[in-house]
This record gives sequence, C-alpha cells and structure tokens, in this order.
Amino acid sequence: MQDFSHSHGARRRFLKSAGYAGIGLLSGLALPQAFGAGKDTITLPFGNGERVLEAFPGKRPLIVLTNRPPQLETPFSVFNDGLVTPNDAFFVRYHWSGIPNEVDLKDFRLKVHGSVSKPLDLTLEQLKKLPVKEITAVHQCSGNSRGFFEPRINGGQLGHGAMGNAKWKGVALKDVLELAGVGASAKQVAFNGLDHPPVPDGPDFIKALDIDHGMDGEVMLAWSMNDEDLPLLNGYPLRLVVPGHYGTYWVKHLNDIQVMDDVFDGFWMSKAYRIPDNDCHCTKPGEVPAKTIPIARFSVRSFITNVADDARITVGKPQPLRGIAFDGGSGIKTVQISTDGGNSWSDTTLSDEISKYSFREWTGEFTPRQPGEFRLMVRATSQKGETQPMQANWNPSGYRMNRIEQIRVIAA
Ligand SMILES: Nc1nc2c(c(=O)[nH]1)N[C@H]1C(S)=C(S)[C@@H](COP(=O)(O)O)O[C@H]1N2
Ligand SMILES: [Mo]
Repeated sequence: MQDFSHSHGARRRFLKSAGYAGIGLLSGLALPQAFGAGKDTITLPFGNGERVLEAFPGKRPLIVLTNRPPQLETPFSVFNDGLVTPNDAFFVRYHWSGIPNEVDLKDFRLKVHGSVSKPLDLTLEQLKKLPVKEITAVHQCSGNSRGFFEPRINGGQLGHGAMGNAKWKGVALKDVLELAGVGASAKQVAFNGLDHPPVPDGPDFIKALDIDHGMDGEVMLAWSMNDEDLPLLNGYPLRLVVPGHYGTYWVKHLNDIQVMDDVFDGFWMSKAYRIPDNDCHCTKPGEVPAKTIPIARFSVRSFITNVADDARITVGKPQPLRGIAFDGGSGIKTVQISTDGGNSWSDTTLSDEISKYSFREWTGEFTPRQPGEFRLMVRATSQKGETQPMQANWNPSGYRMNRIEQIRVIAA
C-alpha cells in the first residue's frame, strides 16, 4: 500500500502503519477484531477519529467513512502536493448504496423533459457537440470538517478531506436548456442520477436549482475531470458542476433533467441540506432554527498545508508557511496569519488566481524568537468581505464549517 502521508515532510494526520497493528497480533493479544487490524489506519484529530485507509476502484488508499456506499475522504497531506487534487485522491460521497458498478455509454442517455418545448434524449456523444467549457473549481461537501464541531453533530464525522479542486470540462447547462426550449413559466430545474435507494420508500437523491441559477452559464454538465473521464465513483459518465456551491448539488451519473414550473419539494431539498436563515447560518447548540433555507455557496476557508501539528521548528530560523484558501466564488482578497492567538495578523503573499472558484495558494513565513509552543492561525477574507470566525458557526446539520484553523508548533 502506498504510504502517501509520508510522501513529503509535512503531515497533518498520524499514520499508524500496518506493522503497528501487527505488533498486537504477534504478542498474542486478543486483537483480531481490533479496529483496522492488519490495515493501514489514520487518526483524524478529534474523538473517535480512527479510520481505515482503503483503495477503492480508481482510487489510491483513502480514508474510509463508510464502505457501502463508499464514502471516502482525501488525506490532508494531498492538499500540500499541488493545487489540483488528483482524480485518484478525490473524495467520494454517496447517500444510497444503489450505485452503478459500471456504465455502458451505448445505453447511456441524458433526458431533458418537463416544462420544455423540445424534450431531449441525448447520447454523451451528442452532448459533446455543444460548445465545450472548462473551469477549475473547488468541490466540497456541506459536511466537510463536521467532526470538528463542538458539541459534536450527527452525520459523517469528516475531517477536512471532503473537498478537492479539479479542472472540469463539459457543456453549459444553459446551452442544454436552450436546446430544449425552456418554458417562460419555468421556476426550477431538477437533477437525478443513475443511483437509487436500496429500499422502495427511500427518497431518490434528486436536487434542484432555481432556473436563473441553472441559466447563469456557469453551471455545467461535466464529463471530464483533470483531462480524464470522470472516475466512476465521482459520477461517470456525466455530473453537474455548480461552481462555488456545496457538493450536494453536484449530481453524479446525471441522466435526468426536469424543468419545473414549481419549486421542487423532494426530500433532499425540502428536508435535508438546509441551513438556518440568518446571517451566520448558525444557532446555539441544540437550538432549532426558526426558519431554514437550502444550503448554497461555500463559506470562505483557509488552511496551512505544509506544517503538521506538533512540528518542531528552529528558534531564529524562518519557517516557510504555505497553504490554500477558497470561497464561494467572489475570490480571495487576503490570507493572513497570526502567531499570537489572533491578536495581530499579517498578510501572506497570494499566488496567481487560477479561477475565482479554485484553491488559491498563499505563502508566508514565521520566525520564532524564543523557544516554546506557538499557535499558527490562518484566516482568509473574500472579495465580498466575508471572513472566518474564531469559533465555528454551529448549526444542527454541521454544515459550512469554516472556523479559523490553527496548528501547534514547538520552537527549540
Ligand atoms: N447521484 C448522486 N449524486 C450526488 C450524491 C449522491 O448521493 N448521488 N451526493 C452529493 C453530495 S452530498 C456530494 S458532497 C457530492 C460528492 O461528490 P464526489 O463523490 O464526486 O466527491 O456528490 C453529490 N452528488
Ligand atoms: Mo455532501
């Protein structure tokens, strides 16, 4: 098994090697059923954070949240390897176990129907004849980093690895909808994929966007990710890409688009993936929000990627710092670091913007002047003026986590 968390100096998670689990077995302890026995595991930095690493088809070993359906997290060290997340390291999330094991392009059709004058039934080849578009954009699950909320919140206990940045290639949803002739009365457009619930009364995973959003020219139907076909687990052969918006809208194995004259009220819009309708999209822990709205754009975030928690650094020697920042599409204005608990902040240097939806690289440095423990904090501000809070904005579903991240280093 490839031990990629050691592929460079920095790591953020602690890898327990297979050998470590093996020691228990050899010493005759009753460990055959022990967590991850015989497998590589990784420990996310919160309670019950032990996870197995496993390689699913088309993927390198990733952090397993669930096996059926596969829900896989990207080890954090990958985000220091480059600004684009490799396909084989990209996270995977599904709601239902009825996922396609293979898709034959001979049989695949994209249907566009509902409030349209010309319903469509397109092969992928036909779809590819429309003008081709490309965008580099972050894809992130609403529940990314949920495991860090306190008090803890039900749902997948994710570290920071349910995000990634890729170059998506496909066609504009607008071009497809125009080809189908969208009715003037259309309100929303709903998206369904090939996967299905394993039980008859489970609500199929269907998501909807307002028609104006669907027609903005940015929402895409993508068949390619980083210049390759989509990996099966990331939605082959076609998925929705909704730049700046949480992954819940990025419907995979997309084969059905329905234009609607009403607001779609299926479970995954009217009950799930909703946030408190207030400025912070937050509540006091345990409180039920008075009113909720569907989750939409990413909150602004930033991370230090090149220094691991508890790294040893040298007094008087500049320690290079590097990381990533992104927001919901306004672009990153500044990334600042603090080494004094958030009392003072200094600007870092931003690298060129690949796109306003992409990870943006920042670089800086820190020179410890005396020995001891330091906390390095990183904070991004978007072009819209949105910034990151010191305390997480708690909400009942554990979405939009974007508290200021910090790393402890020890200078000697
Ligand atoms: N068909 C289908 N599409 C889906 C989902 C799903 O369960 N089924 N989950 C959504 C959610 S919540 C997320 S975060 C992303 C995950 O995309 P990925 O697996 O490519 O990372 O897919 C979205 N699209
Ligand atoms: Mo998600």
